[in-house]
Amino acid sequence: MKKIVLITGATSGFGKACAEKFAANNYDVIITGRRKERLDEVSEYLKNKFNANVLSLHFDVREREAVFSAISSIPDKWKKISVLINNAGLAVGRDYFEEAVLDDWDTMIDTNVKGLLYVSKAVVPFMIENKEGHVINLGSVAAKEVYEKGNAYCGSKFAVDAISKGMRIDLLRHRIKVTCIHPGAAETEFSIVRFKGNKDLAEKIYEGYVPLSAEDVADVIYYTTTLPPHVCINDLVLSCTAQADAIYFFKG
Ligand code: NDP
Ligand code: 8X3
Repeated sequence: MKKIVLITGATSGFGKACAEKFAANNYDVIITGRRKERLDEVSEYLKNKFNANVLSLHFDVREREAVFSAISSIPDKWKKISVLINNAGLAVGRDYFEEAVLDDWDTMIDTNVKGLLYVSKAVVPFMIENKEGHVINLGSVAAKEVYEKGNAYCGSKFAVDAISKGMRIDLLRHRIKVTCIHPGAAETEFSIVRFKGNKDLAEKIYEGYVPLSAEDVADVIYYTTTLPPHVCINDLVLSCTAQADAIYFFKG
């Protein structure tokens, strides 16, 4: 029987690359996101290229009712979810603390922290029922170190790190694996979103070095799911070789 993966934020970046990687490896794939047309495109692509079974769920992870309603509507044959990838997330704005916009903070905390909690709370009961499961949360190097103008984004990712540790402890008795993946700079739509559509500012982030690609990150995420049942990667930090940590880069 094929395994099932549920990926939040599969319309772009890491989530979309994960959908392709898991579909290529014979998984049935549940993709989620807010942009319906993008979900439809990804779904068609996965079906055509990999002959994959795909279920699209269209919701905003910040909307508690929508999350629980969408996940409870999953048909029975899709409920045996083996892998949940809590990937939906974003940075909005990169400003000094006193200049930051309160709505940006709300968006990041509601999406990166509360959204991840809601989706996990809705999906984990299926894993408990199935007596197996692997939750993979997207942290960041920003979950390990705080950088200038990172304030609330770093805070939200430190929370993801702490929540991952808490989930790992509490879900131990259900034999559910919990992995937190912490990528460094990766060229996706992340910086375009962070700089509110300013593509020039976004491109500057990746100048002078080769950043991670979405596929690099998806490959590593997939790898964590290939280990034997008694082995779990709990915490994994990866970056391009030009990046030492959240702050130090070698550009040239
Ligand atoms: P992208 O912007 O390319 O993708 C983000 C995805 O999240 C999109 O599919 C988007 O879908 C989804 N998303 C955002 N907000 C919501 C929401 N409220 N409800 C549902 N889905 C949402 O960024 P990345 O792929 O780079 O980022 C993925 C994750 O990785 C994030 O958690 C990010 O913080 C983290 N990360 C990124 C790094 C990077 O350098 N790129 C490095 C380290 C971590 P839609 O808009 O359709 O809803
Ligand atoms: C995204 C990577 O370095 O912009 O989490 O925080 S960084």
